[in-house]
Amino acid sequence: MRGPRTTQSLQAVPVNSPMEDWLRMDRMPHIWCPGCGIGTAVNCFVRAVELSGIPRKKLAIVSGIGCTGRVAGYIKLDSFHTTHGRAIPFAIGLKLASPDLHVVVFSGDGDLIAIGGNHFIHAARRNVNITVICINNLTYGMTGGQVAPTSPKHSIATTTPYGNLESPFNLVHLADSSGASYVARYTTFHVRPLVHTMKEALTKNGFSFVEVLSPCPTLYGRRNRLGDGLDIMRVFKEKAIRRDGLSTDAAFVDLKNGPIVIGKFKDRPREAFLDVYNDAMTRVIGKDHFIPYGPVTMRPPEDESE
Ligand SMILES: Cc1ncc(C[n+]2csc(CCOP(=O)(O)OP(=O)(O)O)c2C)c(N)n1
Ligand SMILES: [Mg+2]
Repeated sequence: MRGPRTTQSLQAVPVNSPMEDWLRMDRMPHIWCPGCGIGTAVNCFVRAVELSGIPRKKLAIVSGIGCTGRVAGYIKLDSFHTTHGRAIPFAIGLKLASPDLHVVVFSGDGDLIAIGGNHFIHAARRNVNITVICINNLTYGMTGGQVAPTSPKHSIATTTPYGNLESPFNLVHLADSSGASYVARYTTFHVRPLVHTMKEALTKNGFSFVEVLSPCPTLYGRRNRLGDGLDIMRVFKEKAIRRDGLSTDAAFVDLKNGPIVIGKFKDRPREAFLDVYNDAMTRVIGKDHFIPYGPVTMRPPEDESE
């Protein structure tokens, strides 16, 4: 294992960077540490949006609080930096009010799975028409590295100085068994499949979930003797095995001994919340009187040139 790298000063994205058009440059430099994976995931997301062909005005992003939560503040889209743990209910409200929007939740593991865990399982159960991207750095990064429900057993955190006694959630299994229609996991090392997966997730009907394992060298890696950001990327590279279609209860993540199972695990058509709602209301109220909740009927066409 190598010693600590010298910290480079955080610089604004250079002029003419392909990302410049997608970032609120007035908010640079960002708060993320050297070696953090959140920026890589944002890059992948932007690329996925470009490839998806979804017009910028038809996309909204919602984050909770945390290092990952800052994404909503940095990205130049309609974005909502909401309260801790409540990104999913905000996103659902947004989707119900504007069903023609693609609504994406981009938030941290603590935000989505600890304080927001209940919203997560019920949104997946209802198969609500949103995409959730979870940056899983195995800790509460922003608040100083406390143990999270995603922290591996025996891992060291500020709140578990003798090692975590509890077993973590397997996020892809949680999403899958709760009812999500699309479930995948990659790491920030696997940028190409991650871009492809994010693009696919954006276009799915129902609850699509992408877990992104991401290094937090400052608060997780250092304490758990995993080295710096590059060392953790090496772990991702060497210990990852891709198993598309594998049952999610067998999709383990073991950073120390491997494997880190990545891939697309679930892609199943399942009635999504808005479809169920439309069907039920059409039946009850009658098709002559009920205007279905949906992109075509809810809103007049907008002027894309604005
Ligand atoms: C209601 C509430 N409880 C606790 C906090 C403190 N808090 C802010 S961010 C955070 C955890 C963030 O962890 P995660 O979502 O994993 O994001 P990361 O910083 O790791 O990207 C906590 C506990 C808060 N802001 N609001
Ligand atoms: Mg985290």
